[in-house]
Amino acid sequence: MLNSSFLDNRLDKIQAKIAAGQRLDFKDGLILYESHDLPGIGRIADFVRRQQHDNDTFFVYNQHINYTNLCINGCKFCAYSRDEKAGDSFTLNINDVNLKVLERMDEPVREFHIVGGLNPALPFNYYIDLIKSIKELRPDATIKAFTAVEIDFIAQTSGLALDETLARLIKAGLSMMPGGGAEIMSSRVREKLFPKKISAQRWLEVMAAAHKAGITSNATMLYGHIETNKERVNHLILLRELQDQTGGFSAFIPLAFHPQNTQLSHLHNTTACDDLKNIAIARLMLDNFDHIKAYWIMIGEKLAQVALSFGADDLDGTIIEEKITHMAGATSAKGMSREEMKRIISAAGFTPVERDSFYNPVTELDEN
Ligand code: V47
Ligand code: SF4
Repeated sequence: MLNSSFLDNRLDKIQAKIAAGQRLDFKDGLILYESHDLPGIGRIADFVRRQQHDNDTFFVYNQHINYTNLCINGCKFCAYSRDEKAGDSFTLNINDVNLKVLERMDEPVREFHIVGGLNPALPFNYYIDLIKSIKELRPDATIKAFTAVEIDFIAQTSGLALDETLARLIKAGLSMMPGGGAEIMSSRVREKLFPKKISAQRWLEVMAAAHKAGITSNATMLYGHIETNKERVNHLILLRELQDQTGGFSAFIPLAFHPQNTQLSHLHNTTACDDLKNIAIARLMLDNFDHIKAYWIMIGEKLAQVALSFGADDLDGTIIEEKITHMAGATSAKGMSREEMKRIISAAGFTPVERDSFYNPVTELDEN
């Protein structure tokens, strides 16, 4: 049990609430963000993390596929997207996607993480064929595809209702949705940085519809640009409220803003303290989320290892080929082997648990 006092004595009350199983409120969230007692915040988050997962740290053998970088939204924080005039825009056809899958057939890929820009030239059947063709090649792998932003766009361009869009994608083999596109749920920031993107309310509506249709999803928050601490806490509370209603969120992933090659390149990279705080505070505020991911691609392998003692219980995955963060200047590797993943988890004092998309443990013997 936690019993020593904190450098920042405001944490005493927060610790007492956690120990009593009480939910933290907006004010508590703000105190946590404003506090410089990082070890204190980490200690409380680690207490909660161990209550939920003991020593286990999860990872998945996954492969990222980005099907297009053409995008009509032009978010200012994005280094990945291109307009149709750009010389280096791309859209994979189904054959290109199949080749990417076939290249890795000798590896135990259990999850495909598939996201892309908003390309108006793609018909509804493109998305169906994309899912079906991967499912045909790898029937046992989970298709985690299309952010809420993409789902809304697919519905709009195909003229189908949201529920019908989801139903058809699910019938084709969609089993889960990634958590991207939430950014910061603030109309102030949206107007300044991503005015064309769907509103926070629509993002939540799409997620609620997906959960109602029977699939789970993740949730994210993009931090480290122009958002305030109040906006961060508000974002976490909005996610928590939807989770109270649907229970459909699986993991929360704080995303550290990378400014290079974006229209916000004058901003600084996030600091290690802010990265760890965002993980720890998510663990404490999101009391109804099972999993908090330290996305090693964004915060680096070394800090992700430390984050395991600050509330994170999942390192995401092996990934193989990451584009979105690397185009914005990430210096982490583009993929990690299963052995390396296990090594860094064990070296941090945790037990590596390879999982499937739904957090069922898998063993290497399950591979065939
Ligand atoms: O949707 C875009 C963000 C997201 C930048 O659900 C940026 O399991 C930082 O959502 N700096 C993609 N972030 C990543 C993502 C994700 C990653 C890992 C696992 C899961 C999951 C989801 O990255 C985008 C956007 O919100 N993003 N540009 C940037 N310059
Ligand atoms: Fe398009 Fe997504 Fe990039 Fe925004 S973040 S410009 S929606 S690819």
